[in-house]
Formats: sequence, structure tokens, C-alpha cells
Amino acid sequence: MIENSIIPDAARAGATNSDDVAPIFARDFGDFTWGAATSAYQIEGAHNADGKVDSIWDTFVRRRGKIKSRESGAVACDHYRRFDSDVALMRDLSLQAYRFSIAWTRIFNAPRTRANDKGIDYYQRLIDALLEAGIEPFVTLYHWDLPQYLENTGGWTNRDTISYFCDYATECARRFGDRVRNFIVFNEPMIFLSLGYLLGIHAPGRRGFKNFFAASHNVLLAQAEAAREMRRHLPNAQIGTTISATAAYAASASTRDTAATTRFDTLYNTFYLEPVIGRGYPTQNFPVLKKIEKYIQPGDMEKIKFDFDFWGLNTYTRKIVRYSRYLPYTHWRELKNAPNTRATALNWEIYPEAIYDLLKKYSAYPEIKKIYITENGAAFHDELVAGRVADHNRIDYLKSHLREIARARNEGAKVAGYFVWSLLDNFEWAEGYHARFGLVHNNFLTQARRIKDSGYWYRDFIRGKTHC
Ligand code: IFM
Repeated sequence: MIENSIIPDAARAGATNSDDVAPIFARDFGDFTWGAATSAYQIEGAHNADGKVDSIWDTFVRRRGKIKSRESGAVACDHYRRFDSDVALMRDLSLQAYRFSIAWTRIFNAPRTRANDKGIDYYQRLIDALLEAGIEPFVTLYHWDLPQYLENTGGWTNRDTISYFCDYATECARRFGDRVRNFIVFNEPMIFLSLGYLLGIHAPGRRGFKNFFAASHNVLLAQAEAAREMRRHLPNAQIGTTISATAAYAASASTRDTAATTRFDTLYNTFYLEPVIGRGYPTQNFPVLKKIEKYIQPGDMEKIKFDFDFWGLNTYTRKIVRYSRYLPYTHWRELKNAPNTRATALNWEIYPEAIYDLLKKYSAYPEIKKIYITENGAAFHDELVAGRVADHNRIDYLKSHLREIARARNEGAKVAGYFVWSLLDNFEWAEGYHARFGLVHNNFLTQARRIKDSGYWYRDFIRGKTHC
């Protein structure tokens, strides 16, 4: 939990949002990287092109009732075929960096086989186009799209998947490491493991503690083993990994509410961090998490550690947490957004101070050397009217969050860059296409792209012509 922060709201010193605050320009952030992010399944489409096989998301979207409006990422933004013009858009936006993920199923289309040259070639061309445009690639190895052939043998619940992941990471290091300096091993373990292995609402649709804890432990082992392989092959690369983070505030100062908030914070914010930095699983105050111990083999807690060059944080909103005697295991409930608070199209409360609190929280870990905000942004019901998307709500969101990042950085937070989620409107998993996060609007029927007002604002901000 964020210490001493009980529903802080307007009382918080330094809270921004008023009009009479001093302007902050990109240059005020000093040496900082400005980018945007996407992931393979959410934008590439071309789901069976050039030797690509099914991932768990290709199969999951075919299951009735799993995705709103029965949509899928089979075509998505067709970025696989349009990456050249999308890189031109990134250049128009003056992006300095672009975070994207590699689809494992384009690289290896069967277990223990030769890598698929066409898949490799696609990413090499994308990377070359980025470098040519002066845009630094930040490459995520795993953004949730496990090969279905591995799911068929147990997926992340099977320890054998660790060595398959290491082979894949090694291949990426060998084939892309000559031109990529920044790698991110996993995207948001907490999210894909809880939604995909505990609650069954994301791929692969499994449920229950057994799946969740076995998969969680194996993912963290795979993360460290793969990172070690990559560092061995690429001693000069920056190897990082990305976690999701949600600032949690207690609904009251009562002991029960603060203890519930600590449990929430443990699961959401530290469970997938602390073992990696050598502190072990933080199970002390949250008994159900001890179930993971059943999956720990001798030597694992050494193997699970890795000294990452940077940590990516993805963060969007906050939660206010209250104790609940009725909810088993966690004994908390998240309060609904208060009526007077602003929220996005996914009803995520807009609370910029959360990013400040999180940056302070993670910067306090001596083991964390550097942080990138690898995702932050907002979904709104954007409309293209007479060729323009006037998404001023998104501009406000970005400005208010950037101001909080500047505040944290001025106070010593180790943050070195910011990536808007997302470059393009894209496939928002179980939500389908209705949640538009892009700086660039996409017409999913024609694939016509249009830079939104927020994209122009971000471009001008990066160029130093406007401020937040
Ligand atoms: O779209 C997702 C992304 O894939 C992972 N982080 C959160 C985003 C918005 O929900």
C-alpha cells in the first residue's frame, strides 16, 4: 500500500490539475525517453501468415462468450502488413522510442524446431525501419501470447515451458540483439496470471489456485533464466521486465482496512517483484499466498533472482480498498468510483497522483536501478468527426500524469522514460475494440489511420513546443 495515504484527494500537497500551475516542458525531465507502446496480438493481425501458428489468444477468442461482440485480433490493425506506414506515423509523432512485442508463434511454430525465417525477417524489417526513422526499439518478449502447442502440454503450469521460453529468448537475442539495445522479458505477470490462470477471463481461460500458483512460480523462474541467457549473449544490452502497478489506498484508517489494503498491495504490486530482487515471496501478511510454497523446489529462490537493468511499470488508475468479511481469501473489496470523480471509458478512475506515489514507492527499493513507465494512457469513446478526433479528455489525462511524473522525478524518483499506451487503437483483449486507447485513431473496417488531437499534442510536447 502507499503509506500514509488514506483517500488523499484534494488535501494532497502538490496535487496538480489546477490551471495556475507552472508549465513543465519535456526538457524539464532532463535525459528522458518519450515513446508509445503496443503488443503483437493487439495490433499485428495476420494471425496465420508466413508460418505463424496459433497462440492461446488465437484459440481463446474462438470460445463463445469470452470476448465482447465476439471480436478477435485475427486482423486487428493489420500492422503486420502496414508497419512501414505505421513507422512513418511514429516519425510524424516525433517518437523517440517504440515499445512492441514479438509474437513467439511467429518465431517458433512447433516445439524444438528451427526458427521460422519469415517471422524473424518480419521483425528484422520492423526494427530496421524504426532505426532508420531514428526510433529506439524497446522489445517485449512476452505480451501474453503463449504458443497453443505449449498450452497443450500444460502451458505455464508445466515447468518444461521454462526451457522453451529460454530457447525463444536466446533466439531473439541472437537474431535481434545486434540492433536492439532494450529488451523487456515479460509484460505484467500479475495480470495475465490472475486473469488467465485464476479467474479464467483471459487466455488460456484456466481457473483455480493450483493453476495460478504453479504458473506464477514458473513464469518468474522463466523470467530470470531467460534474462540470464540474454545477458550472456548480449552483455551490453539493457535487460528489463515490466510489471503492472495499481496504487492502493485504504478506505479508512481502521486496522482492518489498512491490513486489507496491504494485502491488495502485496498481490497487485510486490508479489512479482520481491522474489526477483532477492526478498522472497511476500507472503507474511497474506496467508493464501503461502500456497505458492508447494511449487518451490530446492534452489529455486536463487534461480528466480535477476538483477534487471530497469523495471517497467504499467499503471492507469488507483483503487480504494475496504475490508470485507464476505470475500474469501482476500477479505477485501474495491470501492466503486465516487460519483464526483472522473473516469475513462473502462470506468477506471482518473487519479494522476497514483503515478507519483508508485514512482516514489518503487524508487525506494535500492535493488531497482531505473524505471520506465512502459504503459500509461486512457480509453475513451473517441469519435472521428470531419476528419478529426478532438480527444481533449486524453490530453488532460496525459498532462496530469506527466506533471506527477515530473514531481516524482524532481524528488529523486528513478524514472527515465514514458510510453503512452497506446500508439494505435487496438484489440483490448476481452473488451474487444470498443475501448480506444490510441494516439492514432484506427478505422477497423478500412484500416485508415488518423492522428488524434492527443497525438498532435504529444508530438508538440516531445518537440518542446508545448507543456504539461
Ligand atoms: O491493453 C492492455 C495491455 O495489453 C496491457 N496493459 C494494459 C493495457 C490496457 O488495458
